[in-house]
Amino acid sequence: MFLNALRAAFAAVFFTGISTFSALAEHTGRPLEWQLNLQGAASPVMEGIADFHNLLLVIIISIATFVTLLLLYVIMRFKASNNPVPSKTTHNTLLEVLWTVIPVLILMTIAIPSFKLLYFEDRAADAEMTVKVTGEQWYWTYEYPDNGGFTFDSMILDEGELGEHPRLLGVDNPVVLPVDTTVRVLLAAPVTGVIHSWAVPSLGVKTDTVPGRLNETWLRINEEGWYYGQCSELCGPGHGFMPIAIKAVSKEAFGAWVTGAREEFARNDQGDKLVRVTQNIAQNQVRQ
Ligand SMILES: [Cu+2]
Repeated sequence: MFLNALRAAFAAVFFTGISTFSALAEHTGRPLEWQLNLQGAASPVMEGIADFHNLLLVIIISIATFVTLLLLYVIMRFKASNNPVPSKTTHNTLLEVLWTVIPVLILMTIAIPSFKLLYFEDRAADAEMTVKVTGEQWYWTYEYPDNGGFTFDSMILDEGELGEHPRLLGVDNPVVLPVDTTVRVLLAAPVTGVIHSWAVPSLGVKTDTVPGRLNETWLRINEEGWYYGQCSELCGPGHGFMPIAIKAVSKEAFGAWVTGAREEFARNDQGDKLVRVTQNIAQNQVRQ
C-alpha cells in the first residue's frame, strides 16, 4: 500500500520531465520494467494519442501551477494580520468576463484536437486489407478474409515455450501483418460468449469484441517487429491469459506467410482447444 503510494508520488514528480521526451521514445511494442508514461508509438493513431496526451499534460500542469501560486498569494496577502480591514467588493466585471472566457478558450483548445483524433481513430476510409478478430473464452481467433479466408486460434504460450516473448504475452500463432499497410480490423464475439477488448498499446488500438455485434477499428504499423497486447475487458477466469501478439513483417514476407498459412490452417485441427484453454488457466493460476 505504502509502496504503491510512493511509486505513484515518484511517477507524478518525474512524469513531466519524462513525458517531454516521450515523442522521442523508441517503440518497444511491449511494456518495460518500471516504465513510466505510454509505450512508444508505432502507428499513426498512437502518435496522435501521444501528442494529445502531451498537450493535455502541459495544460494540466500550467493550470495546477497557476492555481497553487494564486492560492499561496491570497493566503499570505489577505490573512487577518496582513489585512485587518477586509474589502467589501462583490463584483468585478473584467474579472468575471476573464474567468469565463479563458476557461472556454482552454476547453476549445482541448476539444478541437480531441475530436479530430477521435474521428481519425474511428475507421479507415481506404483500408488495404481486413482482419477479423473474434474474442473467445479465453483466446483469440483471427480470420483473413482477403487472403484466402483462413482462420486460426491464437493461444498463450506456456512459460517453458516462451523463447524471446515476454511472460504472459507470448502466443503460439501470432497475428502476422504487413508494415505500411492500412488494415481494417473487424471485431466480434460468439453470441454465446462474453465481452472482451482487443488492445495493443503501442499501436493505439483498444476495441471491444461484443457478442452479436460487429465493431470496427484500424491500424497501420510503421515498423517491423513484435507488438504485444492483452484483453482489456474483464471477461472471466481466463482474462489474464489471452494475450495478443502481432508480428509485423515486410509486404513480401507477409505474402510468403499467407501462402504457407493458407495450407497450414486449412487442415488445422482445433478439436483440442477447450482442453488447452483449461490447462492454460490452471497452469497460470498456480504460478501466480
Ligand atoms: Cu478479458
